[in-house]
Amino acid sequence: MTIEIICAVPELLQSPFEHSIMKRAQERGLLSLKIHSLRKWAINKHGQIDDYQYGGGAGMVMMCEPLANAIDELQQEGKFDEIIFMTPDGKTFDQKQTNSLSLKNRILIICGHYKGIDQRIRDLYVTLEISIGDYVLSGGELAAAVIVDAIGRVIPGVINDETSALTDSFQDNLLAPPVYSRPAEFRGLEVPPVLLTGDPKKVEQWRLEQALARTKERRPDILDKE
Ligand code: 6GU
Repeated sequence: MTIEIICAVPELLQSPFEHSIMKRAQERGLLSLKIHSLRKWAINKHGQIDDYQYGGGAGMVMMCEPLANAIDELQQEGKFDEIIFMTPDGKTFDQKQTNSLSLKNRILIICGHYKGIDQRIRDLYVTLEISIGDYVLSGGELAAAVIVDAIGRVIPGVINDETSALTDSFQDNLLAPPVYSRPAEFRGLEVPPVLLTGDPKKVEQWRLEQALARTKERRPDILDKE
């Protein structure tokens, strides 16, 4: 899968993908990430990509031309399956959206800054608008890093243990159960004895009960999500 990102501050997107699972995904050729600085398509030699908004008011707007030229140029290599704009007024991102995007071949993510991007780019190009929650970030880059990480780890072959991504919280509308590692006793707290029985059926049953109890207590809203 190829994910391309257009943004104003590409430095914000370097480190998150240079380590651990996202690094491995790229090394294995399962994920190809291309990060483009919008400045490359600036309208003048000062690197201008934003301007005042019509109608007045505080905050700059990312202009049409640099974005349209960037998207047009990138699309010469082939159409994107989805052109996503990261914005707090988008649809709230969740695991279902993650899984669905992980099945695409080539997607483009546009990160906004300042007051956002000219509405005409949204009208002409954008096919999906995504928010990562009800709070405002200073730019779309960190939000893009969040969704790329979420998408990347569910691409088949990225996580070594095939079942691991499927047992994450949210995959079956359940939060994950508690997990334990050595030692068997720590500061007077013992690992639940069922986990030491070596009986996979009992362990699975216990994990399901724990996941259900945790979800009922903390996130009853996700239990009856489709
Ligand atoms: Cl996608 N962008 C910005 N700037 N703020 C956000 C967001 C996105 N999602 C939640 N807050």
